[in-house]
Amino acid sequence: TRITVLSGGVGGARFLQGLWHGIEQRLVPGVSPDARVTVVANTGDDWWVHGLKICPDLDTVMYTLGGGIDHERGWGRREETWHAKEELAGYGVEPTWFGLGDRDLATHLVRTQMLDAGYPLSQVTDALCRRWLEPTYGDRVRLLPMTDDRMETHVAIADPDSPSGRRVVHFQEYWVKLRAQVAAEALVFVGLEESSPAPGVIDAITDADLVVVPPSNPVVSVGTILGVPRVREALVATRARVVGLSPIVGGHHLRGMAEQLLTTIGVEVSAAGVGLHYGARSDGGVLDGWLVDEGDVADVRRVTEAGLACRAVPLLMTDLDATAAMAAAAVDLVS
Ligand code: GDP
Ligand code: FO1
Ligand code: CA
Repeated sequence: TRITVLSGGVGGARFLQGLWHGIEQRLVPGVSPDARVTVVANTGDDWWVHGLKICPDLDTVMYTLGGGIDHERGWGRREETWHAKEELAGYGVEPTWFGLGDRDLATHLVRTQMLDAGYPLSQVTDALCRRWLEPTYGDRVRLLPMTDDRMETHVAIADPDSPSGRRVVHFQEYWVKLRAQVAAEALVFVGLEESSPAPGVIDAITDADLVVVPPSNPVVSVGTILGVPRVREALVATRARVVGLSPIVGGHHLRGMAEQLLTTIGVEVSAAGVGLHYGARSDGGVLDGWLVDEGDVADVRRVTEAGLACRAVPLLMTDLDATAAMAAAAVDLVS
């Protein structure tokens, strides 16, 4: 079975951990034990800082599946130290609010050197994954950036000092420095319309047996992937079944800033709201099925009335078995 997962960072990575656990433990009926997984990861969070290219969602997926992630933070390396960060702060070099750990720095140095040498981000990612994924998964798990082209999510926030009354900040400043505590008046996906799918991305969707939209941020993780030209068309056309899982439970996100950003783009902050936003493939959308949390069973009817198969199941990724059960429910919904 060939499975393609369109992933952001923490939510997508946790889902991938449970999906793989389910495959290995044969907890996902309908998926062969030798299944292969291709992850298409969001690169809109990417950011140049201190002369280094940071790729948060690629690194969170890579470190999580490779066993290097700090589970508490959900980003960066476990057993991390922060000497370089402290030294940068000692020089008063900004941004002091963005933490680059000593171990994590090596990843950014290798990536930046390879990019400077002319390697595309997809080949850089392959090189980093030879260390982090190949020993455990061989060629059965592949991590792809959604595009090799530069793309950054920027956020317009209110700024009384500016003539326009607004200023635009990079997503990392909005989230890490401002903690999404100021209203995101608009989102700007810099470079998205001009971007091309990275090599392998369209094939990963077209040749899949199953495409999964995991419980990732629908706006700045999945929305960006869907915004790469040709990706949406590939999802509509693929012979694969396409199934999604809601990142909104009980009207709220579990972490991050999905609530704020769904509001910014005018989408209802609910399991049904997000499912209907992605839409049924039979109606110009991208999904064949949508899973909502058991507590959101009231949302099921609205979704099914829109022609989108929908079921309410436990949707909290509390441990690997719980997440594997979510993956099994997702496969069952569209089988
Ligand atoms: P990020 O890039 O690090 O923000 O990670 P993602 O975009 O991949 O995922 C963030 C989303 O994961 C948030 O909107 C959360 O609501 C969602 N999330 C986190 N944990 C869970 C969970 O246990 N269950 C569900 N359904 N969603 C979750
Ligand atoms: N998130 C934070 O909340 N604080 C940080 O200092 C921080 C540093 C950081 C460094 C490298 C990296 O790959 C991710 C990092 N993140 C940090 C997470 C990053 O903001 C992610 O983009 C968000 O978690 C949303 O995906
Ligand atoms: Ca992200």
